[in-house]
Amino acid sequence: MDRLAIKEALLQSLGIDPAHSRILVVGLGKTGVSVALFLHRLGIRFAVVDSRRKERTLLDELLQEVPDTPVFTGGFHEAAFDVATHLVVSPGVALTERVIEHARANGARILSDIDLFACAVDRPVAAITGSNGKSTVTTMLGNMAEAAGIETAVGGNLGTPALDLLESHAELYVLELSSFQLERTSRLRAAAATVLNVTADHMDRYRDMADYARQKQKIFAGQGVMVLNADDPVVAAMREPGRRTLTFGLTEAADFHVQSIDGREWLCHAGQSLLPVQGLQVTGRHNVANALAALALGRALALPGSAMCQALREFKGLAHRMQKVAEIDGVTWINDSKATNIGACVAALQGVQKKVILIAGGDCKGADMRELAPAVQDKARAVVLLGKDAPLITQAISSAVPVYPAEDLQEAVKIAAGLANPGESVLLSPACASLDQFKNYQERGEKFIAAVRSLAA
Ligand code: UMA
Ligand code: ADP
Repeated sequence: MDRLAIKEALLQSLGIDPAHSRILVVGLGKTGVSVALFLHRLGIRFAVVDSRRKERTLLDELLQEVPDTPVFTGGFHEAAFDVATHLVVSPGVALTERVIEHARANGARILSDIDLFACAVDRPVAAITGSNGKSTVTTMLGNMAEAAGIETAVGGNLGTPALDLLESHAELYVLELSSFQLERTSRLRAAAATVLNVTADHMDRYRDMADYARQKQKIFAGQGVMVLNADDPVVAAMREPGRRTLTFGLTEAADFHVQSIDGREWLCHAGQSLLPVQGLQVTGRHNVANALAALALGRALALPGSAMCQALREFKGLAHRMQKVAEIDGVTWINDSKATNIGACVAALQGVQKKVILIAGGDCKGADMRELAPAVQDKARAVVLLGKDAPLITQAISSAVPVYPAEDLQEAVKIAAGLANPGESVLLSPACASLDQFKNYQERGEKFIAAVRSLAA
């Protein structure tokens, strides 16, 4: 789309009028910078606010390109919010911030970077959300489209902000969207969209599960194809009469399903075999469900079956998700640092054959950790706990399994090494966010890998 057309769409859809609107970009992380540069390139003026003191890097990047940007950091300055007609709020900033609620009450429109993206994109968008599996399914679908020879841009919550993807002038956009992004988005009309599953996460940001699920459901705005998980009752209930829908699930009742044929399990569509489950390199039932979801999305986008299957066969899985790190003295070490909620940890435990030593803990984000107990009792021989909410988790699971406290990840690895017997596995699958002790889940995973490698040395 050319600049004039985008500006017209911003005016019509979001009421952004370059002459009169006062746009405040809230949060100066990856999203905030992408929004600021997008607006700048359209010649639309804006100010930026960040409640923290900013490290220089992102601010420098912005000021280099737009030296006269009004920037307010070290607090949410009320004056900046009072005059704003539009707030483009980064996903990490809660909409319950007093200044944001106040601005909204005074008539300011609350937008996301995804709203701006939706006004500027003129190619199909596939959108993926869910409590777990978003990054995996987003990557699988992106790979499928690439294998089909379609120029595809893949990003969103996965890492590259949606607006930055527009630079690639792709033929198809595949977006991973978080509930934080969706809750403040109203303009996206995806050609195909899915909610993979809904299990407790971010309970420190939502009133209850119904509120959290409602935010995720916003991904289905418009008339695109709905891809629904037949095995998840909350998702299955999102079906809308009269809407083209494809379902996926591990039972034969779904459009994309698993079926046993001559003693082998196959991924199937409407009874037609597509790919043997054994042909996938990723492991665990949750990844079979992820592959089925990607196939359903690909079908909704009319991708050829051969390219989809080829991409699935070649996909080795993403780092920090059930990633085998090493085998030392007969003990297998697995890094599942991306398991930042209970559902992901339960999926990891269900995916292992034999009992494991589990390393877990961190910031549980308000979840009820008692929900972890059945899977832990079933699949963990012992649990090593670290992080801020270790006491809460101990309370929730210590009657089911022996629990060992650790000061930090290095100590946790040492304790686990002492507990594990040859033939067993040690699984880092924290069921918690990492932010109390690490920069992010990647740093947690990398520190785990380093600690395991130092054992080997
Ligand atoms: N900030 C404030 N006040 C606050 C909170 C944050 O001023 O109360 C400022 C911070 O000082 C910082 C900026 O906001 O300067 C950070 O904004 P952000 O937290 O929205 O992060 P971004 O760098 O913009 O990255 C976001 C997503 N982060 C979050 O949702 C927390 C990234 O997802 C995403 O990749 C990126 O946009 C591009 O779309 C990360 C994530 O952790 C991976 N997502 C959560 C998850 O997957 O569970 C939802
Ligand atoms: P997300 O982007 O939603 O966080 P990822 O694909 O990055 O999802 O996986 C995050 C964690 O969830 C990993 O620990 C992974 O093993 C687990 N996981 C992946 N897919 C599923 C699923 N469908 N159900 C439950 N857990 C899953």
